[in-house]
Amino acid sequence: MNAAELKAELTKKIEAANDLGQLDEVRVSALGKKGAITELMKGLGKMSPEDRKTEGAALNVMKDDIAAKLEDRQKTLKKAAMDEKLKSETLDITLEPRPARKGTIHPLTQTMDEMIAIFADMGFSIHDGPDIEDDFHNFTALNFPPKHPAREMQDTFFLPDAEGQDGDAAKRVLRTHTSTCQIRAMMELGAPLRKIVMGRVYRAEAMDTTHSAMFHQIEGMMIDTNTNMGHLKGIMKTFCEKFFGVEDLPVRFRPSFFPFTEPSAEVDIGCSKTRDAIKIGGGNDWLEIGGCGMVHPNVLKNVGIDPEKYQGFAFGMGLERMTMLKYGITDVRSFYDGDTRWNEYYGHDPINKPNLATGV
Ligand code: FA5
Repeated sequence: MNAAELKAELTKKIEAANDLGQLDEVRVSALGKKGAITELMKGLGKMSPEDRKTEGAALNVMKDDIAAKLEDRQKTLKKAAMDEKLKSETLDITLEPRPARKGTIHPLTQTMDEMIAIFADMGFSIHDGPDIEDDFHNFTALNFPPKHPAREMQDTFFLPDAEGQDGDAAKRVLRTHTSTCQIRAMMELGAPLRKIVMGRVYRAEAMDTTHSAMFHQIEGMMIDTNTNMGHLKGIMKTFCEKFFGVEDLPVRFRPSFFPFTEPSAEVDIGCSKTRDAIKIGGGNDWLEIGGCGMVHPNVLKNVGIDPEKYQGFAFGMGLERMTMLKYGITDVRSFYDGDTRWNEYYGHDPINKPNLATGV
């Protein structure tokens, strides 16, 4: 085989080598100790000096050419091998580091946690009371006179009288508001006092998009030697601003009536209403969020606190209504449907507990 034929054959073999092993075999067969090119080089010694000169130069050119082709092919095969390796070792960094969250925090629980965070920051701690109350805590101690029409303000679910009890303590009701806990907290702890209470309340009312026969309220109260309406308004304004995340939120008090507060007020916040949205904050409309007032001196007397020495304020808000406003929920009944799709949509991340550092 002459040099030109050998070159053509080796070139073909180099191109046909599919991996580095095959390529090395070609290299050895061409340039190894007994390789075809090496053998041709050995034959130069037998040639005349003139032939050796021309043949030698041509052989060297061919040798360099084959060596360069081998190197090129080696680079190509190495790159292909690396690409293949990278493909099989791909790490998908878009995969979630944790399993997808299962379950969410119910919007009502979220609201309660948010309110706890806000009021705790203003020095309020939590108190509690039972859902089944007696007439004394639900009405009498709260200055609802016997047979007074004010008792009908909140349609009551009455329960059978408690056995072995007399008078107001025997008459049992499902509490109609969390104001019962004003009485419980003041009788248990006396004054001064700064408490919030959250829980279920019950009213014999027809259910519709904004009314439920069972719903939740928050009650707040502060009793001290110099508390006044100004403090109450400051607390309500600070609370609303933090809860709704709106700076300088307009808050107004509208005169109202509750037997257990004097003076009494409804709390409204500023908003703008359009046909299908309510925006909390600036605007010309007002939205009622709850009731409040200075604790009536008769109530303080009923729980053994001297009204000459102590005054206080109390406030109450509906938790469903506050949650609906904040998160754009349109039907109060959906809170209790137990529809997991609703919970998934309106629910909150269990990892992120509300806190004031990041805003509730
Ligand atoms: C009261 O229950 C008073 N105890 C509030 C209070 C506390 C006044 C302390 C003064 C001092 P009212 O009946 O307005 O007030 O209820 C308070 C809130 O409960 C309402 O503003 C509303 O948000 C919510 N609410 C009332 N009825 C329903 C209902 N049927 N379904 C859902 N939320 C309701």
